[in-house]
Amino acid sequence: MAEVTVTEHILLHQKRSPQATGQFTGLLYDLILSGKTISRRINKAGLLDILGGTGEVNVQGENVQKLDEIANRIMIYRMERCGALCAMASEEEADFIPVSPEFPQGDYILIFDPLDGSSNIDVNVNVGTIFSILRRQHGKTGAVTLDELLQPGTQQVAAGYMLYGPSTMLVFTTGQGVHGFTLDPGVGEFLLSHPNMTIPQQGKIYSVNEGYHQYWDEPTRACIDYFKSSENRLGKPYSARYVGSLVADFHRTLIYGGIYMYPADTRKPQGKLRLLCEAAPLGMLAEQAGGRASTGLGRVLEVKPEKLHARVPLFIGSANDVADVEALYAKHK
Ligand code: P6P
Repeated sequence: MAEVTVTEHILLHQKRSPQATGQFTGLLYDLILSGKTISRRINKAGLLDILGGTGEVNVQGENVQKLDEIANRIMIYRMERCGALCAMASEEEADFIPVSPEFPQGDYILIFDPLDGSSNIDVNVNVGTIFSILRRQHGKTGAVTLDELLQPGTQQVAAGYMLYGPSTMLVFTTGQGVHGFTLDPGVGEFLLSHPNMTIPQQGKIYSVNEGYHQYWDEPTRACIDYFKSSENRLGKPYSARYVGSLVADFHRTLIYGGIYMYPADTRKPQGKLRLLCEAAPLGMLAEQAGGRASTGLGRVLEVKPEKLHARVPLFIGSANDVADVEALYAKHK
């Protein structure tokens, strides 16, 4: 396959929307630069103790910050200077971050989880950065207000993630399909490796933390039992896979199909995953790849966030599998 860069792909394969002022390409460029910087820091993380001073430990031998704090600082520093944003929100920050007037302002709003699954770094498991891009509502000017960020996922103009694993990948959509790029570390460029990614209509893998079985309600137990039975469309039990790192579990689901589930339970009545920086961006990717994303009761992208860190239950992956979950919940109503 010819070497297609992200910039070339955007220029060649995305319909040039009339209002595209190149701001979006600039936004993506700095998002990619942030991803490359985070990737490099993560890869060095394992060497902290071995390399001592040449790692992240400073000359005073102060403890290195947690990597998700480092990733968060990298994203905020880089993206507030990209010239395309009027506001940002991070899973690591309680409040949203208006872009300071000292930096060039733009029309977009970036919401991100800088390093999802970071607790897995110590055991060298894939982690990722998830991002969602909204546009400021038409006609709004002056200081951005919180309600401008509380848009349903259907309003996203783009969404994606960086996956830091055996290779570093960028997977994103601007509403014209889902495309995957793999970082060539020698060149420092993401090259198109997975054009037009599509989720198989039907899966044979289910992904959930079974340790919470006693906290689930009846309909939820019925959903998980369905995939473990021979009553499902496959006619035999699905395989169980659970990495415990959302981006890794989602990426496998995007490529192999099946269903990832993080249901609500008695301890987490709205589930654990964040709507704005996890469920909505992954939901856009799933739908753009021909799959579905549901709260169990309805389409994730139609949920209107009531607060910045709103959480939702998430059932995401192959269209047939998510449809079966919704049918099971409907039956138990
Ligand atoms: P549990 C990581 O902490 C995370 O946010 C996701 O990356 C992951 O899918 C989920 O939580 C794992 O949660 O409750 O199964 O440990």
